[in-house]
Amino acid sequence: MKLIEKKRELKQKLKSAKTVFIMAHKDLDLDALGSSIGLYIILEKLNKNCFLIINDTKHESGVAKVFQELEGCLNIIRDNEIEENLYIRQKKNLLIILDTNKKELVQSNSAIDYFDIQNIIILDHHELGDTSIEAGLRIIDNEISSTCEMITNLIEVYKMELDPYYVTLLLSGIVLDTNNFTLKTNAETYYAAYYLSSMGASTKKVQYLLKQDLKEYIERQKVITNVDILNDKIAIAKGSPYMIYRKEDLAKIADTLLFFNDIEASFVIAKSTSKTIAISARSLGNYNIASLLTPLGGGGNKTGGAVRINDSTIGKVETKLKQILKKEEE
Ligand SMILES: [Mn+2]
Repeated sequence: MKLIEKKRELKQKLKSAKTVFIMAHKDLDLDALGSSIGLYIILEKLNKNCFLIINDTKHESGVAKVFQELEGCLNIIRDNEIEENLYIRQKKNLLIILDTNKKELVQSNSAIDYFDIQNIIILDHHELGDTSIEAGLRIIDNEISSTCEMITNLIEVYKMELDPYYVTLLLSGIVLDTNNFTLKTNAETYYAAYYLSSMGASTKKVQYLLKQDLKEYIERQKVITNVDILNDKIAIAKGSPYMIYRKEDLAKIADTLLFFNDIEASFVIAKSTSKTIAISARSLGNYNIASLLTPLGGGGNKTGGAVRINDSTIGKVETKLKQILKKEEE
């Protein structure tokens, strides 16, 4: 569902709120942070009291750069500071959840309890699942590139002018989630990018924010070199058994594998904790990732998904995955 289709309901809810708390997923990335800050600025212009709920203590490099540059400009609180900042009339408080809809993925699960369900809004581009948060308004657009694109649409709804710094953040979220406009990109994505550029978004600055750590890049390349190709079109890459990987890194590796000739689906298997094996998977659309990962307890959608398996090994998970893929090919 597009944000535009729900704009009246959304505007109504924003209008009646006095204090708005914004919360995205754990391990903030530039889509989660860019959309959070973009929304924060929109709401400030609408004269709301705004707070960003952030419990993360470590940040990836792009996110850390933004926090450094904006130091002192935003009300950032931890979840234990929500109560003291609530508006005196409970129904005037609003919680907006961005770039996720799952209980286990938000910055703080307990934050949700401070709000009436009617006063929770979710703006997201990921599929709903068993652990999706109840909300008075859920705008879930699986077709859109990013949450930053949704917030760009909201700027247009309000016909607002945002400072170039903030529109640059929104553009960086779009660039991140589309892997430089190569994935999940359609005419509307380019239009959003055009719209942000016309307000002064800087591609040079986006490039600076998205610069990556060379050591992390090298670690990812090592995983790519440890790849098996099934039936000339399915890539299965494995991490080192001695290393713990972040889920974002596994997703990036899976994305990258799709850039190679003939590869239609990619699976990356690696340790996500000392006892947990994770798979991150992507497909161009001919393989349904969600249904391939379901037997392993995972989920996602047609073109991407992930699963975590407790108390297993890379080898065991690889064997199971290959059995599932073999069945699929029969
Ligand atoms: Mn996103």
